[in-house]
Amino acid sequence: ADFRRADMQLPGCGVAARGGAVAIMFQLMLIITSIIGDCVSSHDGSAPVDYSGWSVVRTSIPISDKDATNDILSAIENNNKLRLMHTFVQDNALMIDVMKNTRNSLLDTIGPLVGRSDVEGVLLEEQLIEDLGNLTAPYARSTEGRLGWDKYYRASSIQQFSEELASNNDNIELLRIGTTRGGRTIQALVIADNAKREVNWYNSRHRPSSKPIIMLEFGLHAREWISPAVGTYIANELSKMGSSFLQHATWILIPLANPDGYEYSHTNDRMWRKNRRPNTKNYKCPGVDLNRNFDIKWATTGSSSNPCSEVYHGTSPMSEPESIAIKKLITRFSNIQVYMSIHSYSQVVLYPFAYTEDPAPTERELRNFAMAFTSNIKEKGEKLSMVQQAGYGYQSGGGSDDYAYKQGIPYAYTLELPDKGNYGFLMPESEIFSTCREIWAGFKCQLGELVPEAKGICS
Ligand code: 0X9
Ligand code: ZN
Repeated sequence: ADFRRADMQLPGCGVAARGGAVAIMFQLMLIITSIIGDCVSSHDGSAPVDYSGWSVVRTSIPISDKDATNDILSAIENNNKLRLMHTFVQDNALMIDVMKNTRNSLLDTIGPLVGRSDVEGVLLEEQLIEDLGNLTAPYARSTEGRLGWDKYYRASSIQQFSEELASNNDNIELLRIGTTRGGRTIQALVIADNAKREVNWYNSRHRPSSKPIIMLEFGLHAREWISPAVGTYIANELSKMGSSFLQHATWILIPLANPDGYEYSHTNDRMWRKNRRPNTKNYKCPGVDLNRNFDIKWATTGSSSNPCSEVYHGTSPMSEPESIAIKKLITRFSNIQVYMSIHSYSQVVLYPFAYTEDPAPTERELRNFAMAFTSNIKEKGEKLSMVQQAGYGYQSGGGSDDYAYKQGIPYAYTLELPDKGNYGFLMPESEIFSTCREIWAGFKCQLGELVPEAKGICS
């Protein structure tokens, strides 16, 4: 389905007045630019989006009722008092989490648009987050400096961390796999007992690698801050493991796949999802959803051709520097056994296909490996529990998971990290550490599923 919206009106962007002639001039310029350019989508110098007066509610539809699902999703997309935040399937129902102005009820707003009495009858709304304003207060939550896993860090701190990790460890090499539209480097960390040789293979293209490779991609969606936090944590743990551990497999991590979008979610709009590419089709609405931009059933389902949509797929497959960079990694290394695209939220492991409800040819293997992964995590906690086909109940093309699978990587997945919606993308900093620790424990154990000699590591 192509969920278009004419224009996207978002929560207000206030410009606080301050004293001083220069400051007043500056404020005036800001006001003018925001009137001309629509403050939501203007450049990084604009006022942050203010979510006060906004909340998050959930409604759910049985997945069998495809018409109702489509009606409701397009009613949300076309209504500028609402903003679709997240969908996922649980117990045969599609959960639809929506941001809305607290003054309106979801039912009053979209009920009449859906126009089916039976749908209106089942359209219940459950409040997930009462006050988005508090939780997204600008700058209240971003830290610069040396990484710990008790806070969320700015893009530059994460990138600095990767630089330092590589220069301080013989087993780690930093690959610069691309440059974003905002001029940021897209980094990958190669962690191996002979990292230099692996990197030479990458640079000379398509050379075989003897060891299985585990490739992990974090932060493709800007606002899912827990993902790069887990990515940097795993990189840090791997840096301490030594050759006896790294002899089993090579690890390649993309700790922050969408640095422009991520930084923007710190400075301007906490709920930003896409990258920040200026869209010539509509300059008011920048950004492409990178997980709809890959060259696999691109623009066929679950994405939009409208630049203002959260799931805008871009002008062509692989039109974005971020997707090209990932494609290069996937295609230049051989013997990649595992590819995981790490997102949030809903605590589930998703396996291909995402673009169709049809089963993948190796569904049984995909499921078994994923089930082992969830139980390896459960050993330590409860952070991921369900295993599902990504296309079950709702399909979307152009994802990195399906792309990796179609390139021949046998175990390709999307992980949706905690929570289940009580905080959603706004997971408190106090939860970061325990999430990182448990997901890493799961990965460490999972190695034994891939390499029998590594079985002992777990116990
Ligand atoms: O919609 C997505 O891209 C992912 N969910 S999220 O809320 N993190 O945005 C799910 C990805 C599943 N796989 C594909 N759609 N290919
Ligand atoms: Zn995501």
